[in-house]
Amino acid sequence: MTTTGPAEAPPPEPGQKHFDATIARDQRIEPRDWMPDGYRATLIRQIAQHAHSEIIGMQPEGEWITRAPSLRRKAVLLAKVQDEAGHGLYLYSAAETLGADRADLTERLIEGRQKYSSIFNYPTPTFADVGVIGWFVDGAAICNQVPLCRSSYGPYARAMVRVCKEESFHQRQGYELLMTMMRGTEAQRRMVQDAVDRWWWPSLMMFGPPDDASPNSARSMSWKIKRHSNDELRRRFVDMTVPQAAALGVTLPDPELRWNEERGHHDFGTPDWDELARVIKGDGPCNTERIRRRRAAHEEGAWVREAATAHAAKQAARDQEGAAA
Ligand code: BYC
Repeated sequence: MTTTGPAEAPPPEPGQKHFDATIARDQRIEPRDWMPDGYRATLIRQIAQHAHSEIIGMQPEGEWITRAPSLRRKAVLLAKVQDEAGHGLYLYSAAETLGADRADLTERLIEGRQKYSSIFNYPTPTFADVGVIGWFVDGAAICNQVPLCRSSYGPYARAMVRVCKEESFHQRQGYELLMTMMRGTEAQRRMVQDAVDRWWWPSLMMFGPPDDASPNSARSMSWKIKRHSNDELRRRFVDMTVPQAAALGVTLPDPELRWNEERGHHDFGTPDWDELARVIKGDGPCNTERIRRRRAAHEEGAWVREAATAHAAKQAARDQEGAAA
């Protein structure tokens, strides 16, 4: 009788040793390096969602470009929204270094097969929303993305350096706008407080589900794609924002928010995780509108893509003729 022991483990991939050592030494994985399929897939998923968030994120504030209250505010807002388009482009390029196809990623977004940040599914009914997006949403983005500058994948980490510098400017413009409104009329102060009330909880949800309901965190952290857990970054954001709210003169809408001397951090209430799940699933206040507009922009831009492709083909043919002559 022959006994069959446990199946022999397959020999390790030749590149695995180099990959493991690079991660252990806190060095960067580059596009030419071997990487596990799961690492590549996780990066494409996160970078694509991040890129989509930047592009969809142009919409809520973009709605105010034609209605900004002064030329200065309009110029600042235009610059910010253009920066977001730039961030999307660096990120799509980073995804391409992993073998993803940009056209395919866009298709997945507009068909609802790939996610983008929940935060951009909320409406912007007043100009104070522009300020609060800069303060909260860009502030949350800074907390989340500064550690991503040390992410283990080189092209993603390097893209984050410039993105974070620009996010800092975005946050400052939002806070400065709100300070100006707070020095204005009673109606303007009420408008700021109302926007704070509406954006606070969705901003906390931006960091993702709580750690015990975050299926991707453990693996992403072991690969050093993510450097901190969702809850840890959420805590940092709260600690950073509370004194800023006091300086501005607004109240954060959480009765459980208080300083915990023992922990050296703030205690705070629990976001409505059912709401986050609904918004991620496509059932937020503005999901349909956001995707409809993104799809329309994509369709309206088809002639630009066709013209650019035809131009590139002509240029390549000319270069070839030149080389042959
Ligand atoms: N919204 O296991 P988890 C900006 C998904 S734009 C939607 O914790 P992970 C700006 C998650 O994808 C910056 N979906 O996942 C632009 C996963 O689904 P799949 C946006 C969310 O990846 C314009 C599932 O839930 N920032 O700054 O370990 C104007 C389970 O979650 C959300 C980034 O993209 C959410 N909030 O951690 C102003 C940062 N949360 O893929 C500003 C980069 C979770 O398994 N991304 N999900 O189907 C990350 O850091 C991480 O991907 C997350 C989630 C922390 C977001």
